[in-house]
Amino acid sequence: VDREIELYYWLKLTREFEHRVSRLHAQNKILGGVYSGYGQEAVVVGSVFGLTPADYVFPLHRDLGAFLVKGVPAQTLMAQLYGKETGLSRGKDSFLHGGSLAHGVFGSTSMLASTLPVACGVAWRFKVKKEQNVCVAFFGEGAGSRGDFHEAANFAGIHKLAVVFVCENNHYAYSTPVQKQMAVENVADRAVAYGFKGVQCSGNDLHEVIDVMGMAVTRAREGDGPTLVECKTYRMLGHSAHDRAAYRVADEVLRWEARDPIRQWEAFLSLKGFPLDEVKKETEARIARELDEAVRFAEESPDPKPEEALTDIYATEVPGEPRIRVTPREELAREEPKREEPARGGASPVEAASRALLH
Ligand SMILES: Cc1ncc(C[n+]2csc(CCOP(=O)(O)OP(=O)(O)O)c2C)c(N)n1
Ligand SMILES: [Mg+2]
Repeated sequence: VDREIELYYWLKLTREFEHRVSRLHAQNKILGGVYSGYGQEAVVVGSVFGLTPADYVFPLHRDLGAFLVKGVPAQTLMAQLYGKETGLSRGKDSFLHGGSLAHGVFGSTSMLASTLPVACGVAWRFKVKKEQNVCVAFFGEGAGSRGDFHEAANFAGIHKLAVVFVCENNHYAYSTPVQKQMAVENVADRAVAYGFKGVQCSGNDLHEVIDVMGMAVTRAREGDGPTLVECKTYRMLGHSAHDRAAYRVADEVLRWEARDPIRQWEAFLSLKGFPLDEVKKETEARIARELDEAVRFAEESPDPKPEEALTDIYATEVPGEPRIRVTPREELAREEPKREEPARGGASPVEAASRALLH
């Protein structure tokens, strides 16, 4: 398959997967909230596409595409959203907190930017073990105003860690526009304070994202340290399914609609001489089949069993690391033998002195 067609497939799969998820959510089948990345597909596809299986990504609430491009099967991701036993967290969670160490995808947490210091930890491990792997850690421009971002950037800068911080600047953090939560113009400008480069690109242009990320990932892999890549893009829908985003400025949506990343890529395919109608039809049919299959898999998968509710809560095994010992539940439940009161005369000198003071 041509690389251009493969990239088109990932862009479309990302959008269609989310679209299907929104519909299923409206039918009460998907648990938890739904945070659409409509319009931001080129950021995740362009950032994750060139990575190796051993590299790590740290996706956010709008980055389901990052899971897919990194190799998590659509079925498994759908089962995760359904809260089924066959999902990434085996039914312990739905949307946000599933990851897959086998695919190099770190599950996010609800605290914005909290995964950025974790990405530094993983990159630190790469450095200690002399492994040439890279971490790609996403954050929103809103999350970039939290302390975790600044601490992570500082640490990564000092230790020249193999982290690429990818800011998805979609111009809103819930209803707050970027100029109301940042006094500098670009998130990329912040990198200089931590001793590494910050670059901007159009997050709606897949070519730009691929070029800039290619350079940043190569630098990281070769030991030249972190880069902050700011992808300017736009959140086409509301923050979540319940948000109609009435606070947005008139025409803003239309202006960004004109720069839709998928339509831009289609125009490029056409110019390159690909038979666009045919490619489009084939890609859409393939994706529809895969999504139908993913939904069928998720619906037919069993719910998690109540007796499994307390398993896998703590990591007890990390491949290649010594096993962590977790006190078995029976041991915790066992009653401690009562401690003998010390005999009166046998009080320690300290006890004797404090008693004397009290009486
Ligand atoms: C520390 C923290 N504060 C607030 C929230 C609630 N919250 C979840 S997403 C969000 C908006 C985040 O904006 P941004 O970082 O720009 O990412 P975007 O949603 O635009 O992709 C907020 C306020 C949270 N999850 N964590
Ligand atoms: Mg934002």
